[in-house]
Amino acid sequence: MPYIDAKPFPFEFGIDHTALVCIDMQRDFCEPGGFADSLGNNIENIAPCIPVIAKLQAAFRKAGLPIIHTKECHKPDMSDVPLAKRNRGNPKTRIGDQGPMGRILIDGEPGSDFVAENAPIEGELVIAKPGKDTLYRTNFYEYLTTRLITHLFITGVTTDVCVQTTMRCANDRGFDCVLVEDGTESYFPEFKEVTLRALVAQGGIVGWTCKSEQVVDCLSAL
Ligand code: TIU
Repeated sequence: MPYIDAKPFPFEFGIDHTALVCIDMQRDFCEPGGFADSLGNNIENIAPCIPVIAKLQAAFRKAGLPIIHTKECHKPDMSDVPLAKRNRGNPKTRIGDQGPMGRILIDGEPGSDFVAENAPIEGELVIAKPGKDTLYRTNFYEYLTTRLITHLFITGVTTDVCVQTTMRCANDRGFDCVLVEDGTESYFPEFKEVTLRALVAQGGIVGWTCKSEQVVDCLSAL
């Protein structure tokens, strides 16, 4: 069985039971004028993971393994936006307001679309999710269980928000998750660092971490 020499111990995975998950590689989180920018974040901190995720996507496609893309966004009528989420903080613009890339965090608007480098190709599952957890009010769990997918390589933004929420919730439902260290970024480098450490602490209480090079090498040797 293939394995990655991950932290805190080797991550073994069956190739028929494994997928790459790319979390929220959207313009709203990576480009000026989007949701993250409106919250006051330094979006430049996100950029390094974009080419890394592109390489991982190419490796998974070449190996014939599934890729699942998520996007955090809401229905145009905003019926799925909790008031608490819309009202939180003091942003320049709120969810649903008009921004330079269309309405902030609304499905179908240019800002909610994927950055070109990490966009899905035909046949890959795209999950629109209203929350931070990819399993909340989506068909993610059904997709994984009907295809007998049990092992997830996780990438995307941001490490300390949607990425770790998804990894923790998937872990609770019995999935083995490995977070690719250089395939994820945070607006706060210190939060990324601490999140990576917290996930693998206590004997991998939430899962594993590894580097993209290890994944690409392992898949190219299959
Ligand atoms: N603000 C922040 O760090 N993240 C989010 O709001 N969503 C995701 O992490 N995708």
